[in-house]
Amino acid sequence: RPIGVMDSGVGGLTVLKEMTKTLPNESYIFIGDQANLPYGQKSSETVRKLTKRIADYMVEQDVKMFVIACNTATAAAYEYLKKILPIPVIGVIEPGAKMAVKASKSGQIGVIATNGTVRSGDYERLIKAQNPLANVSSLGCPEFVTMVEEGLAGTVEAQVAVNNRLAWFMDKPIDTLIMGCTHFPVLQEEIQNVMGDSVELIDPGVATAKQVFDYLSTHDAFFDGGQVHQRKFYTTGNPTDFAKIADKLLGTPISAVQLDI
Ligand code: DGN
Repeated sequence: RPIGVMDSGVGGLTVLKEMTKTLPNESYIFIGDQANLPYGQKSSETVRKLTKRIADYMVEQDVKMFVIACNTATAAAYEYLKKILPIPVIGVIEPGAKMAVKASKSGQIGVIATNGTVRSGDYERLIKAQNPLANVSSLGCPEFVTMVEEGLAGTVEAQVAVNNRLAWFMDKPIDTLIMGCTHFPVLQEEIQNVMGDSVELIDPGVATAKQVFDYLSTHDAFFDGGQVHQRKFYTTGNPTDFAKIADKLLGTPISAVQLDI
């Protein structure tokens, strides 16, 4: 059975990419809910409903696990879906928070995310649960999502926008910065350029992929190898646009199908 992975758009592909490195023999179904992007500006109730709709479809497709490769959706729907879905659910925030606490020497941790994720306070809560002395500075960067969806990563325009937004951190002595939106690792170079080498960037997708690996290994649930593994890509938006960006992010050509749910 495949693993179901979802995001509001192409950002979740950064998590999928990490998962395919850690678990290359698994089958995957990826859904980008681009018709409803961005999730970051919506109420958490709306995001919960949208995420449940995708989760229900994944369960119908008989996935063995549902990975919410979107921080905004994790903040809004993870606890809820964990209770009601008949399959295991994994979100990106807890693995990312743990990874940051491990990495930070000073306990001064920055978070960049959508406004929805910042508003939830989940990163701060989960970081402080592990290090009560940590100091967390969180900043909403909604325009980064649009830049990634429009394929602008690597352009001067993207660097300028990232510089402008992240100037907010200049008087904050952080040593670790969580890219708390799955679109942001696509802008990793731009972000590292402005933050400098003294700040370690955390990609929660890496820790999430490890959590998926650990779950499958402790539950003896690896792909049985009985058939050739498959990767299926769906978007509720335009499949041609999705595939164009997805090819770049995954470094390999894919084809996407429009999903009408
Ligand atoms: N990629 C999503 C996240 O990690 O929060 C958010 C993108 C969006 O819909 N704004």
